[in-house]
Order: sequence, then structure tokens, then C-alpha cells
Amino acid sequence: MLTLYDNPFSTNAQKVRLVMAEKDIAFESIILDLQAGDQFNPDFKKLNPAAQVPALRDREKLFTESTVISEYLQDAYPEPSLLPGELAGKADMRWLTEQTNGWMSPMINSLNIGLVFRHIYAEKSTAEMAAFWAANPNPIQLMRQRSCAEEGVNSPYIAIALRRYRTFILTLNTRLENAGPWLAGQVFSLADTGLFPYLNRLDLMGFERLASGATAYANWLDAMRSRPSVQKEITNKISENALAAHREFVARDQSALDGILAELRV
Ligand SMILES: N[C@@H](CCC(=O)N[C@@H](CS)C(=O)NCC(=O)O)C(=O)O
Repeated sequence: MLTLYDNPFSTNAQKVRLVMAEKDIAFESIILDLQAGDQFNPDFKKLNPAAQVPALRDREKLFTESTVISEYLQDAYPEPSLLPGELAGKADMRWLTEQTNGWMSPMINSLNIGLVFRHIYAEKSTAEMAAFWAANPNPIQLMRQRSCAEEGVNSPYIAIALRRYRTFILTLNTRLENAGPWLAGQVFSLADTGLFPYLNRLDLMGFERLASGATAYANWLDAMRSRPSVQKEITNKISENALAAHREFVARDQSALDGILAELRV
């Protein structure tokens, strides 16, 4: 049995769970509370020195990095395949999945911290927060996360994230208009399972406006949301209460966010 170090809300973990659901792979989940700092527990850091989920244990081996894990699962459980048939199609799919680790995941994390998690951190004492930051082994991530936690909506990462996502959604929309119905063309692939969690999170936070005018993209989101894998591993694992709390936190910065979105003309 595979073991996933997991968190229901983690977009990177959702990505791996979607692959497992599409392939009907059984796994057990060990949930880490990331706002409480479970990822910094020395036993977990011994397994994954980056102190992040997801991590996947398959017998005696431990794999980290959600895109790498997704490819590992495709290799280990080839059917049903989540790869385009053509060489160029595979490279195109990998260009798309490369975007997730390159900027989509850090930018979603910036929005999460700057607009939502900072309100949860506010319940910790100064000493607890100092220990939380001190335990983070990733110096670049740490600088970004502290900027978002301390400056909130005024952190430069918030506007950067919204602008970057808007541009990319328009790129995806054009790609889908030219060669859909899936992100890498005719074949449902790791590009769809890989990118959906981050793009879906934008909507869950109330940023549907970033997709205004992008009809082909909206159709793709709908097609993804009707897949049993998405319902099982994302929709049904996020409670209405958690979602409402999330949106309520984001709404506290609505007027500043409206200013940023107006500049993007959405
Ligand atoms: N590049 C990594 C990113 C993993 C990542 O950022 N995971 C987040 C949850 S979505 C995490 O564990 N964050 C812990 C923290 O921010 O301290 C991957 O693709 O797996």
C-alpha cells in the first residue's frame, strides 16, 4: 500500500491524489497540519528535508516533489495512461507541468498566506511565530512567505500572483481554443491533473474574475470538475465550512484586491 504525506487543502498534494484517483491506485493518507507546523517535526524533516507535502512512500522508497511523484505514478502504473502519445505532445505536457513548480505553486502559496493563513498565524504568540519561521529550511520561500504574512494584501507577491495568473489563464484559453479539449490537446493528461488544483484554488478564493472572457478555459474547468477524481479528491475533501472561512478571510481585503484586479481590467 502506498502512503501519502498529505493535506486535504494542499494543491500540491491534490495534484498527486488526482493521479492516484484517475488510475484507481489505493493509498493511505497521513495528514499534516501545515499551519500548526507539522511539516517541521524532526521525524518528518528526516523523511523530507524540504519540510513539505506531498511525499509518497512506496515500500522502502520515499518520493517528493508533486510533479516528480506524478510522473513516477505514471511509470509505475502505466494504465490508464495520462501521457499524450506523440513525443512533441509529451514535451508540451511537460512544459505545462513545469509551470506548476516554477511559479504556480509559489504564487498560490503567496495568496494563501497573504490573504488567508496570516489570520490563522495571528492567533500564535510572537515566540511561536518566530519558531515557525526559524524551522523553515527554504530561505527563498521563507522571505516570500514572511512578506505575505507580515504585509498581507500589500505584499508585492499578491499583485504579482494575480497578474501572472491572469496572463497565464489567457494563454491557456488560446491553447484550448486552438487544440482542446484538454490542456495538452486531445488526450487527458498529467497537464490536466497537474494544473487544475492551483487554477481551481483561485476560484475557491473568489478570484473567478481572473478568467473573465476566457470561455474555452471555463469549459475546461467545468469538464475537470465533473470528473469523479476531482469530486473524490478535491470537492468532497474540502468542507463547506472551511471554504466559507477561506472566502471570508479573502473578503477582508476586498477593496485592495478590487484595485489590483481593476488594473488587470477584469
Ligand atoms: N515543489 C513542491 C512544493 C510543495 C509545497 O509547497 N507544499 C506545500 C503545501 S501545498 C507545503 O508543504 N508547505 C509547507 C510550508 O509552507 O511550510 C512540490 O511540487 O511538491
